[in-house]
Amino acid sequence: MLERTVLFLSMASDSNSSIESVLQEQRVFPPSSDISKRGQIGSLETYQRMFNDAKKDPEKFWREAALKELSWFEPFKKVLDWSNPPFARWFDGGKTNLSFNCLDRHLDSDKADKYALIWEGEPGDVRRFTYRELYHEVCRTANALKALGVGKGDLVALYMPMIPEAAIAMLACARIGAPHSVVFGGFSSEALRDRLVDGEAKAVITADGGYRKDKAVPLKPAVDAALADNSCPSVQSVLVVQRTKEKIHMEDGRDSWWHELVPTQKRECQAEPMDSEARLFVLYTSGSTGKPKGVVHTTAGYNLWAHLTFQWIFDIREDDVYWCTADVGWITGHSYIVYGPLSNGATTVMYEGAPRPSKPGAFWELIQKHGITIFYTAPTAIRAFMKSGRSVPDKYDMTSLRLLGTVGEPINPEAWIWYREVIGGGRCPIVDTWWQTETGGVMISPLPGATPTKPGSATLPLPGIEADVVDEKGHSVAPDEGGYLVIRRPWPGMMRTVHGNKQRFRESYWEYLRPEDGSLIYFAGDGARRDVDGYFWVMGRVDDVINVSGHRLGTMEIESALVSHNAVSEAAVVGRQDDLKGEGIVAFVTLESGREVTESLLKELREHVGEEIGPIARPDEIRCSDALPKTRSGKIMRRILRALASGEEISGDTSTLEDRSVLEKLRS
Ligand code: 7RM
Repeated sequence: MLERTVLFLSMASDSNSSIESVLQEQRVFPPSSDISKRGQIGSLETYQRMFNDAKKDPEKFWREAALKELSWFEPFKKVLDWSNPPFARWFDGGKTNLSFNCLDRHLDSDKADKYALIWEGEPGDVRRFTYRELYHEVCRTANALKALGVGKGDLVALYMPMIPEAAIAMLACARIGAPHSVVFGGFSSEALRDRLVDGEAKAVITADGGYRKDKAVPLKPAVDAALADNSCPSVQSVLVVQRTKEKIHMEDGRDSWWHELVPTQKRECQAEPMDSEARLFVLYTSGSTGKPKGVVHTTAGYNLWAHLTFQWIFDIREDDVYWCTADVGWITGHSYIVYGPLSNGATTVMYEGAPRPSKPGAFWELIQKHGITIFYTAPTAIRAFMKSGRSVPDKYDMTSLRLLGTVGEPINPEAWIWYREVIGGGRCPIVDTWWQTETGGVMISPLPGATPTKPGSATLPLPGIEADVVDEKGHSVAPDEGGYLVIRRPWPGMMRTVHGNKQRFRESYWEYLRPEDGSLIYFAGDGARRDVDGYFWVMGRVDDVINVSGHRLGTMEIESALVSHNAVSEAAVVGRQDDLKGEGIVAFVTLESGREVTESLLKELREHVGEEIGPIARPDEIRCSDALPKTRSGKIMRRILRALASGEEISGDTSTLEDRSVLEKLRS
């Protein structure tokens, strides 16, 4: 706890610099008048009324929303069962199906022939699916899964590039009641194996490879490696999409090609009526201790929250073309590429590529080409574009845009203003959306027709969400004081548990802060402050999680990867501010005796982490020394390492340091 408190205080002082830059940018931007006039939540008063209604009578608020927004096979009997906190049950007794809500229910209307999914591949190939076409593809895939022996309750892992089949496979799983576990295609075979084993996956859906930065990158070999030596005995079949046409190994009796199995299936498949609380998916995310946690989301509550938040925040209209640049391997891809948009009958765009030196204008070209109206991306991307100047985006016609969003990390006011002026032409409101894998959907965000925005602030909590900033005892802190960002009440999209580890769920999220009155409050690792207007300013993680370009990485995962190399005896990893990526990774290691620090060893260690976790986890810098700074009780003093990594003076108390000479050695 002490270590955390120290961390937290040092974070609060770091944040002064961001408060200063905020003070230089004091403009408040009114909500878009066009949206105010035509949008569904058109004024701050409307938002406040909804917020107060939800606060006064949450049961009524959620009941009405669930009945209005979702289609039910059987009505639910109880809105919320919170009799066994923190284990919530939402809409108990009801039966619904997410795939049905995303597809079938749109087929009776004009939406049947509207585009559900527009996909653009890295080499420039385009595929479009109307709701009817997507429905049949999903049904065929669902039937193919059944043919492979996958049934209700069986976990299916997806390890895929950003191709339409990824979304189709997710919807097919949801259709037959088989929870999915999407593993980001950039993770290594080791990381994939850990997730397959932890989730006891029955099948894997993958592709031969995908395209990244102009070249084909193989994926299937990583699946073969993960499954080698019978290390995941639960996995019985592998379904492989042909994307790059590279030659790959197909294991007899285990592997089948998507293009051989799926097209021959029947194009109808009844959506399985699923209990509201049936497990919908598991998605792994990093925490401060141990291996990544399998965050469990369930059917009805998640569906409702992804649906409602998408509708409110993006003010979605019939003719919108919406594009979120995330990968389906992250929660943003789940909630805001696939489920939120499709549940609302919107047109969602999916892009396989990323901006790259050969195509710096790739994003803007896509906006122009497809007439994108709503664009949702990460601050790290915006900062990268900013660096190469406005001459690139200025070449494209982006007048179709009407709304911009950001997600994944705090956005600095400078990037916010640039985004608004250069990409949004000064006319598009920006929604800075704060949320987490654990929350299922956005929690704090402006509503574009209602909320005046301040650059750098995620503004106000959504209706139904009781967010607060508190001290260690759970008391609200005064305006402008830093504290822990918490949620005081359950909400439908909340995670239900950590897969296979109820205790970890309880401890890491609900028992970290302990109010004296014994109430339970949700805390998932962020520090924040609220200003005098009640606006939230999220300051970043206060735990040992590093946010690299919007990707969450636990320092401990990277440390374990380093010590698994035979040259390393001990490792400590910290984050360091990075103008582009938000945070960069710095590793301090001590080597086994007899090993010498050489350029090639450092390179090898970086690559080793890449192989153990994935390229995004490779340290930016590795420093070797013969000892790490430790307390007398043997705890590594990360505060000191953090200061060393960023070249700052070591301030604060170092009296608990066991061997002070270590400091001098590390400095040199
Ligand atoms: C959606 C997502 C969650 C962590 C979270 C924060 C940080 C996300 C914002 C943000 C400031 C934001 N899920 N974060 N959005 N910080 N402003 N608008 O990113 O599980 O991968 O990460 O990301 O620290 O705890 S996530």
